[in-house]
Amino acid sequence: MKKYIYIFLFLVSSFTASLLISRDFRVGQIPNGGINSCANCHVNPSGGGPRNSFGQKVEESFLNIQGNVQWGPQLAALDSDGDGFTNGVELQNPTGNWSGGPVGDPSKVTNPGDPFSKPSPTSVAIENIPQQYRLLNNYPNPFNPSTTIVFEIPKEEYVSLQVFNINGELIKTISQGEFNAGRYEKIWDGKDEYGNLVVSGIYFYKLRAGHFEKAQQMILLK
Ligand SMILES: [Ca+2]
Repeated sequence: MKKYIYIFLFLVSSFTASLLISRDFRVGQIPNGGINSCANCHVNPSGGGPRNSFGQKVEESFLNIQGNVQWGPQLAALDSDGDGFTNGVELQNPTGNWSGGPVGDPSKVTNPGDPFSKPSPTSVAIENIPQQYRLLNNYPNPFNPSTTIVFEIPKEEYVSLQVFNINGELIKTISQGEFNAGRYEKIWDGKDEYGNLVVSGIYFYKLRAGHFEKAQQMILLK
């Protein structure tokens, strides 16, 4: 009996230790992560339990196979807590090019998962307006059944975002109309214009904004 108690205690302590280790580790995987510590990703500022909007986004789409956060332009371009500032702006790395070490102005770091924690508009107004047209890689990819497409436009434009199959046939118009300068996040639910789920395969999403035109490949894998 005693043996089982020891085994049980060992398992509990290993589990707790692994939680503590992974928590510290994750904080070090986003720029200036140590400033908000566990509150970057969790509702409870001391960590554990439910994740906030940023933590949920990371868990859904930005963990690699080892469980490490994949910080980069796509995660930086999203506004996870919907407060009008991208995760990159909140963590002082708007472009998402951070790969370690100190970055930006630590005194301006705000919490990307807390809509009440936001940078002062004047301090980031310039950084917040994209400097160029960009169509980012969709995520997840491959996907099933839906995927998110992010694009940026530096000025007001008539925009269309459409999905084509490998034969160049139009499958779905995701967005069409006048858009202000900014970053946009659009979801394609894997359905055609008639609301039918499309078959597995390679698709292309194409952004047209003024004279800018770019297409990217994506894979629906059921
Ligand atoms: Ca935000």
